Amino acid sequence: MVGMPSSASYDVHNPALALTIAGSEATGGAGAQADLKTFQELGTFGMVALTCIVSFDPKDDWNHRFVPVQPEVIAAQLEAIQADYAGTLKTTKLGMMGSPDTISTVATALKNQDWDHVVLDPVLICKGQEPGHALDTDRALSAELLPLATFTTPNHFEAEQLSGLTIETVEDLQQAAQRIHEISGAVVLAKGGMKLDGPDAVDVFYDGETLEVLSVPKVGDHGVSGAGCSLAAAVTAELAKGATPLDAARRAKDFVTAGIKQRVAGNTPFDALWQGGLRDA
Ligand code: PXL
Repeated sequence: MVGMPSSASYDVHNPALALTIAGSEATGGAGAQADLKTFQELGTFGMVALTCIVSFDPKDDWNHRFVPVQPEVIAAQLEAIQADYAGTLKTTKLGMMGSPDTISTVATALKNQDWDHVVLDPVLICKGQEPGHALDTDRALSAELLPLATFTTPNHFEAEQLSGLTIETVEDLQQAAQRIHEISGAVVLAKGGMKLDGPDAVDVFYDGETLEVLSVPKVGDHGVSGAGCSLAAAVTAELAKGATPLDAARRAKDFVTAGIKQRVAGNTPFDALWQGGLRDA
């Protein structure tokens, strides 16, 4: 508005707002890039506070090179975002954090305001991080961010870590979703993805009452980069627009399935999800 002539006529647009607090994955498959594209595709106004920068290494089997963003820079990004949209920003997604310091910084900023929805994608392991370091990160995530989450989207590995259960069947995944809900109070969408045997990609939704298995035929025979990030971002966008958690989960699954069917191939051993998959559906 600053600088606009007072006589100008223009429309003030009022889209639902969605913030992601996540890492950059430079090739555009995963991370903040996937989140922002998903937010835009689903008609929300997206914002990013960057936590870290991941660069795959083509000289080292595409392993992750990981650089954290300094805590004070993360805090500054969140200060800017929260001041700009004070009172209207009510929905956030948490993606890759990468270090206990980052987790503490993010937890502190989250507590500065009320949220309608905090969607935690509990990204636990990034290749290229020290295992000891990753363990600290896992503990900090469970202790500091899981209690703030209203909705969480663990994948197979993360669901095993958070629930303490071994997951081999859909029934195991259902139990894990229930356990994670008991621990956190959050709505849980536990992703079996390609990891469970059988012809279908199965996810389990549990909100304390409704236990629903979301199932679609598997597309291809290996995972696609950005599927997890895009699923959680789509849940976030739908919640921001006012969907119920169950509708948000169903629509997010449709969004990701369509995006996997139209995956983008590069030279990495995994393809990337196309966020425009539902455009012509
Ligand atoms: O898909 C998990 C993920 C999340 N965030 C970032 C990543 C990755 C995987 O590569 O790089 C930044």
